[in-house]
Formats: sequence, structure tokens, C-alpha cells
Amino acid sequence: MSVAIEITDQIAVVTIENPPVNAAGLEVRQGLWEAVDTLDADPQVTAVVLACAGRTFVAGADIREFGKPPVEPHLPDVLNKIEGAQKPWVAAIHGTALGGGLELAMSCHGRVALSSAKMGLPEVNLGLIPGAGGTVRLPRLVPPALALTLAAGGKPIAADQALKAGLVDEVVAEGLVDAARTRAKTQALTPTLTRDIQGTLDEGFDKTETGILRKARGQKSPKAASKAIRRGATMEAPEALAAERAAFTALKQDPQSAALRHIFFAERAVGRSARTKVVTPRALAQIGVIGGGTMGAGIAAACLLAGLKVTMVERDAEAAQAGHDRVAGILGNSLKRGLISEDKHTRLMGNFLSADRYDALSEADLVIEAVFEDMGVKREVFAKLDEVTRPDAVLASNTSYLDVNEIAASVRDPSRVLGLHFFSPAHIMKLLEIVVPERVADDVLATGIALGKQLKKISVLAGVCDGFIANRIMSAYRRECEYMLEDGALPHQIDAAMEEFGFPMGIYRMQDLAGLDIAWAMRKRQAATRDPAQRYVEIADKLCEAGRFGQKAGRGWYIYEDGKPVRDTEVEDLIVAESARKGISRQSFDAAQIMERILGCMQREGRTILDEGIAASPEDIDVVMINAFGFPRWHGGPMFMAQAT
Ligand code: T1G
Ligand code: NAD
Repeated sequence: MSVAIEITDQIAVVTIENPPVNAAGLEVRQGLWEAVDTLDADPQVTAVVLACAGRTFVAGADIREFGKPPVEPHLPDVLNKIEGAQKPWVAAIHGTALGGGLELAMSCHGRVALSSAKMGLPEVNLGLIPGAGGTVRLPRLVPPALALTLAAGGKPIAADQALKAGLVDEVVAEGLVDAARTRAKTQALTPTLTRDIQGTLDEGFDKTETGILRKARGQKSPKAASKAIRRGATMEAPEALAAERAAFTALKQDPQSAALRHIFFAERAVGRSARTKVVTPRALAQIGVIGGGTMGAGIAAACLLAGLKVTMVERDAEAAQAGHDRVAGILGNSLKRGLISEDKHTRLMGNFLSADRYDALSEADLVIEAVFEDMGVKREVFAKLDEVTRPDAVLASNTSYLDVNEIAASVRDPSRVLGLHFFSPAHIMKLLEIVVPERVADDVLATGIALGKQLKKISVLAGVCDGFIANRIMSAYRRECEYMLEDGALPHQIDAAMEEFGFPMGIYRMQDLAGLDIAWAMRKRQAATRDPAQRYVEIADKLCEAGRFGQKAGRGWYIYEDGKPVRDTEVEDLIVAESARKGISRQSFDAAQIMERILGCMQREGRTILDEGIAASPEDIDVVMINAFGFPRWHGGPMFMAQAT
């Protein structure tokens, strides 16, 4: 770690080097504090450039320090010292200037950014608000509504947007430090805090705030950030700074921030295996995808968007064309939404081939099977792949529930088979369960992990069992909810309790959206081997027998009137009748009782999964539940909640 100073032509360049993201840890703060004194005292120095080594400008305060007592110099004090320096400081921004990093840049007197740079205030994603003057300096550089979007929305903006808004003074395509040196020579010594507010808290501000707070659901920090920006844009700077610090300190103690910091690090800790530390992954340039249905198309699109070449193989020419069109639709949508440029779209489609012959896979490095959820079909597909693919090609199944060991047994060399369980839609959902069969080779496992990284997924390793981690826990709490229906609750009460807890959608709305027939088919498949001693609720089967397959059928757990779910007395009468048929006297449930039973069930199943070695750590389970089913991040996950109580 270092804060180095190099002086040429009376301009000092202060360079922070604190890999991997130049977090503003204690040594960085000390180095900057001393640099201000040193350079103020040096008569040879007329101005200062603040730059960072490595891949990015300061990406924030060092989050790892938050659990410990704060040590001086505190970041706000360092930033005030820079702002009060006797010589102008110009920040040279590249990479991602985030949180305390952007606050640091705003305490400088000028800012130059590389055109590829991004900047933002993501503290709300950690349950915090900016704590080093960001909510007071920002409205003095950009219009308050944009300041609100940055501080309460938590998403970064690009350099050109920052330039337009006044957050940076100049954007260059290259020669960042030289441009900053040139600007420093004439930079005015105007402290940001003395600048005028860049606009009023007008109707646009209120509309922006309403939109952001609606999305916040149960999370506290967006509202706190909005209040802080209001103060920053209306109060005298000293009072606003003091209020910001108080609000930041309070949030840092709040359980929501502890939960969000837990999941921040958990998502970066998962997807690693001691077995793959010293092995080299196999090649990953040519991907094969078998099946161009919902998942196959999504997986193919995800691989194409990551720059990989993809050959899709379907049953026949017609299905191959249908699969091709699904992929073209996904990439066309990305183009329409401006996520990819025209020429990138052309290039990606040029990397894609859809065929109805398996020998099109003779050069594939890794093939992902996404055909019907039927062991017979999958075994046939793998037997064909065994014939046509290179012996070193990795073979993966996207199965949701089936035994990957059994699938691996369909090929001569099972060590090249693993599970890669994507979630729908596969090109959007970040979670990837990497299912580890008994005989998989270390470098095959490493190849699966490498693919997850290349697709920018959050990968979690799972052992082989029915449903791996996500669907196994989902099956458990789906059962628990059905027990509650028989015991006295109604679908809308359970959904309301889950949504009040912070889930984007209750379990019955979710089932209606996904379709009840998939789970029905699975229950019928499992019927023969179901433990007769286990309580079984027939309500969902009865809905399916009545053709109530969910929103696509216009009715499921709810009736759908112009797309909106409405309670259905027919369903509620059916539920009451089932309780009576089972001799259960129905009881009432409040939201707390409902969530207690759901969380308790998730935690019990999670502990069993850990005991069986299906998941490596409680963090793996929290990461899965948050990224597969929208478990509210600000609660940290079911296992985090269990250890917090
Ligand atoms: N502090 C400590 N470690 C950090 C860190 C941080 N701020 N940001 C990243 N890391 C680690 C991360 O754990 C991982 O470690 C490695 O760096 C690479 O990260 C006062 C109080 C910058 C966009 O919220 O968004 O400033 O796993 O895998 O995908 O108002 O990291 O390698 O051991 O994510 O290229 C505000 C959080 C803090 C930014 C890079 N700042 N970081 O993404 O790499 S609060 C943030 C990110 C604050 C002030 C307040 C991303 C990234 P390891 P990575 P990446
Ligand atoms: P789907 O029915 O939409 O697509 C399956 C495709 O496989 C069809 O296009 C079919 O033509 C093709 N196919 C069947 N037999 C084939 C063969 N022998 N060779 C080539 N192509 C063949 O199914 P889906 O929803 O995409 O699911 C595919 C797999 O992914 C299943 O194992 C499923 O459990 C799993 N999965 C599904 C989801 C989901 O939400 N749909 C999520 C995760 C995993």
C-alpha cells in the first residue's frame, strides 16, 4: 500500500496504490493527510494531481474496516483537509470512483475522468448513505435530482453523463494524468462546499424520490439518503455535514447494514473450491448447447453476450430454427435496449450457429445440455455427445432436479461431466449452481467455475441431491406453506406476509407466474417414491386437475382479471374443504407467524443441506436464496438471520 508523490514542473502527482480497488483504508487516509501538509509546505509545488494506480480510482472506504472501531484520520476529515489545501487538487478518475472514492474526488477542486470511467455512490447497497460529505458536495456540483438518483439509487453513471451534469470538468479518451496536470496549472482554488446549489428541490426531484422509495421496499438506506440530499441541497454545509455523519453512523450500526455487508462479501467468497486452486481450467472458446427451448436459448444468449462462440443443436430443423429465433430475439432485445451496439450485435450473431446435427459439436470445448427434464432423454443425449465430442470436451447438464451422477454414468468417461444449473431467464439471472458429481475431474470443475466467471455469474458449488440447494429449499418451504394452508392460512395472507417481509412476490403469486404444471409433473414423478409417512397436501394437485395452471391459464391460486391477481372463493373453499376432509380445525395466522414458519423451514433445510455436505457454508445458502428467489438482501439470508438471533 502506498501514497506516492512525484513532482515535475511544479505539479505534484499523488498516486494511491492499494490493490485491488484502492479502498480508502487507514494507510491511504494517513498518506493523503500527510501529503496535504507536505505539498502545502513545498514552495516548488503550485498544484496537485490525485491519481490511482491499478485498475481503478478509489472504489470506496474499506468496507472491511466497518466491523472495527474507526481509526483517525477519518475519511471526512481527510477530505475536508484536501478541500482546504493551499494549492488546487485535481482528481484523475479512471475505473470506478465509488462511495468514498467519489467523495474524495469531489473534495478536490477539479476533476478529469477517463471516458471509460464510472462514478457513483453505492452506499445504499450496503445499507448506508455516503458518510464523507457526498450528500453535501454532490448537490453543489450537479442538479439535486441527479444527486438524489446517485445517492439513493446507488447506481453509477458514465463519464460523459458526469461531464454533462457538472460532476467532472473534463473527459479524455487517454492521457488522463497529463490532462489532469494541464488542468491543475490553471485550476481555481474553489472549495466545492462553497459552490452554489445546482438547482432546486422541484417537482422533478419529488417524482425521482417517489420512484426510488417505491423500489426500496423495506430497506431503510434509500430513504435516509434522500433525506440527506434534501439537507445537502437546502441547509448550510456545516449543519448538513454534521447531520450526514450522524445518519451514516446510525445506519452503520443498523442490522440491515450488517446484513448487506455480509452478503456483499459472501457473494465474493462463494464459487471457490480447494480442489481447483492448483489446476488449470480446460479451453472455453467453443460452447455447445443442446436444446433451444426456454433455458437453452437463454444459456446460448448468455454465452454469446460473454463473447463465446455457440453452436446450438436441436432435434430437427424446425426446432433448430425456433431455437435460433429465440436467441435472436434475446439479442435483438439487448440491442433495442441499448445494452449492446449494432456492430456488437452483428458480431455476436456471427458467433452463433443453430443446427439439427450432433456432429456440429465435434469442436466444442464445453457442451451444456438443456433438453426435457426426463432422465431417459438426457441419458440418450449424453450418449450421443459421448460419440461426437472430443474426449476432453466438458459435458454439463442444466437439469433442475435429476441425479447428475446418473447422467454422468451415460458416458464412458464420467469425470468430464458436471451440472451447470442456470436460473430462468438464464441470460439475466446471476446465480449459477455448479453441481459437483462424485467422479468429476478437478480441472473439469475448474472449467465450470471459469465459465461462471466468464458469464459474470455468482456461482455456488452444490452437491448432488434432489433440487441441489435452491430448488431443494424452495420445495421445503413450498411444502411448509401448503401445510399452513391446510392449518388455516389462505394464499393471499401468505403472499402478503412474504411481500411485507421484503420478497418481491409471494410464493403463490410466483407459482401462478411460473406455472403450476411444472411442479405438478415433478410431484407425479416423485409420487412412487414419496415417503407415505410424510404429510402430503393435495390442494395444488386439485388445482392442476382442474386445469388451473396459473396466470397463463387465467387462473391458478388466484383468478387473473386483466393480468391482476384476484382472490378466488373457489380456491379458498377448496382449501377449507381439504382441512375439513383431513379433520384439521383451522387456526388463524398473522404475518409474523407465517414468516416464522417459512424462515424456520428454510433454516432447518439449510442446516440439513450443510450436514449432508451439499452446500459448503451458510454463506452459500444465503447467496442462493437471495439470488434465486429474491430473499430480501437487507435481511442477509435465512442462515445469516439464524445466527443473528
Ligand atoms: N472495501 C474493501 N474491499 C473491497 C471493496 C471495498 N470498498 N470493494 C471491493 N473490494 C474487494 C472485494 O471484496 C474483492 O475482494 C475485490 O475487492 C475485488 O472486488 C465513506 C462509507 C469496485 C465495482 O460499495 O462495487 O465508501 O474477493 O470482486 O467485480 O461514504 O468491488 O478479491 O478478496 O467486486 O471488479 C462504497 C464496492 C463503500 C464499492 C469492483 N463502495 N465494490 O468489482 O471486483 S462504503 C462500494 C464494488 C463508502 C463512504 C462509504 C466492486 C467494484 P476479494 P470484486 P469487481
Ligand atoms: P423446454 O421444453 O423449453 O426446452 C427443451 C428443448 O429441448 C426443446 O426445445 C426440445 O426441442 C429440446 N430437445 C428435446 N430433446 C432433444 C434432443 N434429444 N436433442 C436436442 N434437443 C432436444 O425446457 P426448458 O424449460 O428449457 O428446460 C430444459 C432443462 O432445463 C430441463 O432439464 C429443466 O429442468 C431445466 N431448467 C429449467 C428451468 C426453467 O425455469 N424452465 C430452470 C432451470 C433449469
